[in-house]
Amino acid sequence: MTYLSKNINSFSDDGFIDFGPILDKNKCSKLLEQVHNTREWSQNLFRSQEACLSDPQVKKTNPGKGICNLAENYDLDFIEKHPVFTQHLERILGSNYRILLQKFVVGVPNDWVPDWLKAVIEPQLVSNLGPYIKKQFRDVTYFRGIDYHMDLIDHPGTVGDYVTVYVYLDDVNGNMSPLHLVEKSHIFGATKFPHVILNDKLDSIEYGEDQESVRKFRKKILTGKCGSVYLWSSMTLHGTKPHESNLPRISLRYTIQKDPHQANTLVDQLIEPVRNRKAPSLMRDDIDLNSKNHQQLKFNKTLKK
Ligand SMILES: O=C(O)CCC(=O)C(=O)O
Ligand SMILES: [Fe+2]
Repeated sequence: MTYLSKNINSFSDDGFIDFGPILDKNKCSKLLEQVHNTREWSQNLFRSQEACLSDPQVKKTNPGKGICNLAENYDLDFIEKHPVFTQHLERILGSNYRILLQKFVVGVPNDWVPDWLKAVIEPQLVSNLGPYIKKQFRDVTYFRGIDYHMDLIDHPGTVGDYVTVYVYLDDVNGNMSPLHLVEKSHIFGATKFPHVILNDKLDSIEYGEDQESVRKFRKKILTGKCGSVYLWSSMTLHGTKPHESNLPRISLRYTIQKDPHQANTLVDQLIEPVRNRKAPSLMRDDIDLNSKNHQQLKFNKTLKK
């Protein structure tokens, strides 16, 4: 079997592809170094407790397309024009696929986080630190762990005919918040966050639409070298534990939509059995979206420290 057909089968069966370390390491390292040099990566990134309390900013604290987005400052052709990237995306999404967004995601070390904030984020299922970061540094997304979720959570009300591509710029070991990814977890279609998940083990997990439909799935922990590339469907469960290393993990993340003029692409086939189950307009049960500051509701984390 060729590399392409093996990967295509993997997408169609598992909703996931591990491409391996396919990118030019020197170019990845150079890009990473440039990103490292953009600021002092430390507690200095954070707003003060007083500022966060007096002016909580919970919306639009992440990079957008053309909006406060560091990734747009660099030539990323060595990734986006890499034949493995283009050939697979054309097969999966059709020839005129569209990059909706590319952004840097940073796994934040514990010692960058101010003490007062540690207690705030500890119980959260999604520790996206954007609201606590100074405005000028919100050109990347800062995470300290995010429980199992579907990336469809960011696009409620859509059918999910797009994929996420994730690029490691560091050598990512077990201490650097590697992604935990659940193969075949797209099969139930869109389900609500936090998901029904039991028995999270190193290589398996149990997941269902509800308690009755829970079954065992294979799980992969994506440790990988600089230049590694992964792709998953919008309905594939994945998450990270809080970062343990003192050094951050800086990765690139793409959201890529199918060609709207092409029918029956592989992503259409993948989601066909669950197409009638669009992402509920309210995909999250962990926050009270009616409260002004998006109050967090209590749920237990699956991905524990
Ligand atoms: O890098 C992380 O910690 C989480 C990444 C993730 O799930 C995402 O960007 O969708
Ligand atoms: Fe995600």
